[in-house]
Amino acid sequence: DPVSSDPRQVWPQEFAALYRDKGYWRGETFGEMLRARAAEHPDRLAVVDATHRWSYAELLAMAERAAQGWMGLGLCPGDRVIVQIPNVAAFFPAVFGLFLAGLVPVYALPAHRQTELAHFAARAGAKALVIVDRHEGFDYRPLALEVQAGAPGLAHVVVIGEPGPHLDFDALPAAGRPLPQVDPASVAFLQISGGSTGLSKLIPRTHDDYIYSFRASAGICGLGPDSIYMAALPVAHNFPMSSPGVMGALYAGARVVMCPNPSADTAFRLIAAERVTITGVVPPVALLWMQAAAKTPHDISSLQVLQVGGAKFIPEAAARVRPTLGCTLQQVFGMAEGLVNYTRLDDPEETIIGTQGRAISPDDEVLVLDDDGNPVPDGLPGHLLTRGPYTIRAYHNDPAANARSFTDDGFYRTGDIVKRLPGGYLVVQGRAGDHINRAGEKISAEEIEDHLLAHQGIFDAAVVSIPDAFLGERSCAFVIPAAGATLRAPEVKSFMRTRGLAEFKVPDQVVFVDEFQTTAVGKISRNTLRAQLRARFLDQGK
Ligand code: J2J
Repeated sequence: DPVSSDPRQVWPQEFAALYRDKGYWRGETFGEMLRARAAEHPDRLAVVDATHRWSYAELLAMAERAAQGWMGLGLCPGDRVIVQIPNVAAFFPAVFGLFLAGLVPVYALPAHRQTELAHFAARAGAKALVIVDRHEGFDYRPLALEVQAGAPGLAHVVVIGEPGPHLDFDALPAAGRPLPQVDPASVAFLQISGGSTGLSKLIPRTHDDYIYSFRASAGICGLGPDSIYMAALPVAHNFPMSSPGVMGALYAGARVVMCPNPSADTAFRLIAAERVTITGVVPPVALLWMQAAAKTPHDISSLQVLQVGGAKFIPEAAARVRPTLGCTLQQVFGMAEGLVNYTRLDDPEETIIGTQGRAISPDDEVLVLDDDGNPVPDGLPGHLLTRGPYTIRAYHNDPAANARSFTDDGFYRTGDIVKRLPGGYLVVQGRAGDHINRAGEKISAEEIEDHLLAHQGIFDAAVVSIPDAFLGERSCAFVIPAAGATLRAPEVKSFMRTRGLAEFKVPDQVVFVDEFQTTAVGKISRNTLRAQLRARFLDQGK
């Protein structure tokens, strides 16, 4: 089955022609990009982690061998492979091997567990899963066995490191066939959406559109051959992947440093040792780094740019970045579906501190609309919709989500409420949809509610976001116990930990209530209910 079965998934002919004419889409593939860099500067260092230092030529050779291994498993161009690899150098040979073989990575996060991985496997029709043996104290091999038990199509599990009961990445027999031609207009990989309703959606990104987004981002962020980009957030996430991220860095012929976790201790040590020039973090991590830098001196003098994005960075915190860390702040407001906004490095300080930047492309179409779909004047809040040369037109294999999330003329409804300022700068005001943005991790209220309802002692549940000084937002579950049930918060949390979900989805707080308010006419919408519960909670100053 093809990756793009929904005709809306591709850009209409006239848009594709425009994006090619303007030079955004250059007909380049991931595989060709790596080949070109390895030919231009074979000996330059491409990727570094705690145990590896690989040049561009070495990386290409490993990726070519991996491509042969992937094909040797019997996988065919277009087949999907779930990639759950943390911030280690081996991410690159594995993923570029997939690209060279015409295979389609599905990027899972290291935090994802059985339930989420099984959903990706089913939705993507994935045939294989690639993991590392262990990372940061967690063994991924038993998890992969569980996933495989529930996903009949998942024929192969490949392990980087000690394979255990699975296949050894370094010992896959080569297919011995030439690598396939890869169409630059085809889907290169599936990214995971943070999504507000139900389960995560899969985001199809093509070679053409994605390479444009990180090539242009590398320019905006000033990346060149002397830049050293550190991936501090999980590399599978769209921000460290492409804004400009590891891919933008490789495009620019720069060096990528893989940071295993974003703690100040680990990150500052690596910044000092590797002379890192640019990295990106979510607001809570930026807060921790500023605290750590104020307490003990570290040599982070090589750092020129700290990017902050994924959730709102309040101006008071933004103003402290230069004084405490000694580098330029760049705010990044992006989404895996496409549109990415940056403050520019030479913007006036008030723009850098007070806005979330402006779009990458002159052909990013940005609409700010009221509830009835009419444009609002600059400076007033409205719904952000967008369309452009690197914003998807549809999710993978999800007609219901597509009907909700895209207009008939192909605009993506971001769910964000923004103000547009003169010059196209955006200020994020909030969100229309119901997800919790917990330190940049997006949690769907509906997904968590469905899991809570599976508990016998729970009659009803509503999950809402509560403002949190450190996380930005935390999750709070309002629970009505079933008749006769006695339930306590720790029990609810332990139950959620048995559901095979990423730990960040366990509610931070559980509040028991006797009933949910309903209007005189009867049932109210979940959105209204959540809004009421949030308001009541905040009123009571809990
Ligand atoms: C407020 N909200 C923000 C910001 C994202 C670069 C940077 C981030 C992402 C990302 C990304 C925000 N202020 N600075 O993919 O390439 C919220 C919005 C948005 C949603 C997208 C990138 N930056 N957000 O966070 O797909 O609500 O991408 O719609 O995970 O995060 O989430 P995600």
